[in-house]
Amino acid sequence: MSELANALVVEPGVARALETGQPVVALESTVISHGLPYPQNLELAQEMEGEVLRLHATPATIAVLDGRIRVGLKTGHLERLARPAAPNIELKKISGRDLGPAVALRQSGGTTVAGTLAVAVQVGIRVFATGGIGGVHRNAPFDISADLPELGRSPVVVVCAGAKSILDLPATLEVLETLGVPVVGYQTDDFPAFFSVKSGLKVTQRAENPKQLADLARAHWELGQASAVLVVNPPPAEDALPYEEVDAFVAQAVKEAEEQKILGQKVTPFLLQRVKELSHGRTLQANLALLKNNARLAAQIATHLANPHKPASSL
Ligand code: PSU
Ligand code: MN
Repeated sequence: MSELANALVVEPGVARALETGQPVVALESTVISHGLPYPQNLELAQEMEGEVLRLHATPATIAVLDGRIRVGLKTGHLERLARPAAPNIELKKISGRDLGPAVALRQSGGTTVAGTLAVAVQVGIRVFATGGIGGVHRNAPFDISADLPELGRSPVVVVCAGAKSILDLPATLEVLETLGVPVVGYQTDDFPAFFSVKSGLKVTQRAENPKQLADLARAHWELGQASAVLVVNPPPAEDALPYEEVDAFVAQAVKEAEEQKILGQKVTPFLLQRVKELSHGRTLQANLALLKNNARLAAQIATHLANPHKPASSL
């Protein structure tokens, strides 16, 4: 316990917001350390925090630095994740299973959806914005992202733009069903495919506004369900790409990954990088737009889920 108390550093502004029941939005950091190039990754991280603040909620970007699990990052922390001081300092990609080892071995890295969820639950954050979740990989039935089981046991609203078509999307939706995770379309019946508004697949529920999403999540948890509520928010139409076009790039990238025997944690970053190259960077614009869009929706949901009260010390 004392080991964890030392290792877990909740930034004072985030701690205060949590203590007083103000809205807080968790943000992941693998998108900074592994998902986007410098300097767009740093700008994006700051812009996502800015979107949350603008809506009067508190952003809590989560990462591990020198063995400390940080909830809420300062500019210097974001810079370290976006551009390591020396090229030979490798930032880890930290999932739930990697948190303990990263603390014990004083490592640094970005937390994935799974890693961020595990920390959010520890500190009582109920809303989390990301770009896309991990899922079941294509042609690889045993490569299933740890994001899925973590979603199955974390009572958090996760706002994303669906999942990238680098994954087997029908299989991913089946696993979410098995794990008891409602998949709720925000103003849509279609499951988005990250860069694309539609994937050809449908969601199981639809909600029209942030209040409905908050009510839905509250009812889910009050009925004893302990899983996440996955809110899928389509990418802004003006930045989205047609599904068929992205799919051709993905098929090519998946083939190359197999040929080059890319395995394990390296698969997702490899595929993301190749799709970006094959699209001549057009996917990057969509990526940045949807991340900010998700941060905004998450802040609105957090506001409806918040339960403001005065801190005990001021009563
Ligand atoms: N999907 C994306 N971009 C990302 C990721 C997923 O479109 O950056 C990151 C997220 O942090 C996600 C993680 O949680 O990759 C999943 O990795 P894996 O498939 O190795 O579980
Ligand atoms: Mn994997």
